Amino acid sequence: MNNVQPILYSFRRCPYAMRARMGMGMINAGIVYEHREIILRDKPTHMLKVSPKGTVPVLSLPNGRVIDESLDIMLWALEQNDQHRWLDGARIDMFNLIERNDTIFKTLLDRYKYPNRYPDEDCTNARDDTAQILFDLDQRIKVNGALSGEQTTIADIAIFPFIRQFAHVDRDWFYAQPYPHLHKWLAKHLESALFTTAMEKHKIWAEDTPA
Ligand SMILES: N[C@@H](CCC(=O)N[C@@H](CS)C(=O)NCC(=O)O)C(=O)O
Repeated sequence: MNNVQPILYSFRRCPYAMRARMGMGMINAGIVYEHREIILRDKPTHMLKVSPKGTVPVLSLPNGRVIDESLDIMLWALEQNDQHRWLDGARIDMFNLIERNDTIFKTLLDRYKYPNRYPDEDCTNARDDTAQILFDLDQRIKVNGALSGEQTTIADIAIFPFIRQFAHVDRDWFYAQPYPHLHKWLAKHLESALFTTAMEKHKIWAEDTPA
């Protein structure tokens, strides 16, 4: 039986889930959805049934559609309500930036943050190898105000949780780096109502929890 309202399976600290939750935060035009907080080592049966690949976020819609890629969840939410015009930008540039983040930057971030997970790799330079990307982001913000143009777009929201995670590995180091525009941009997004709402704590959802 299909659910009566959208269900979002999420994990609070996951940067992919954060971007999806911020996307869902844009839909305040009467669409109510149920947030189901999970723990990664004990995924709910229903979540795995609708999305066997077992990653969060997962959005299960009342019409039976399942969206289990964070960027697609953002796009779905913006189809419902793009009130801040996050898609009004140079599409190719926005999506290229996100792609670089989700591939090259994420690879370096994981090796910097969790070197023990990669015993066969030399992770020593992972942090420093992000310099080119961080410099590019800083310059983009310096010149235009946001990552892809003057206004916040889907690129800023999709990338911000990963820069946040990177910065928090060693804040003293990060804030000593010559990226003043990126530092300000990060602070602005960290303080935004959209992000603070998306980071509200939820109890772990149990299969027998009423909606
Ligand atoms: N490409 C996916 C990646 C999602 C992803 O990898 N999420 C991680 C948590 S941050 C996950 O669920 N990993 C599965 C696990 O650790 O069991 C997306 O954009 O939604």
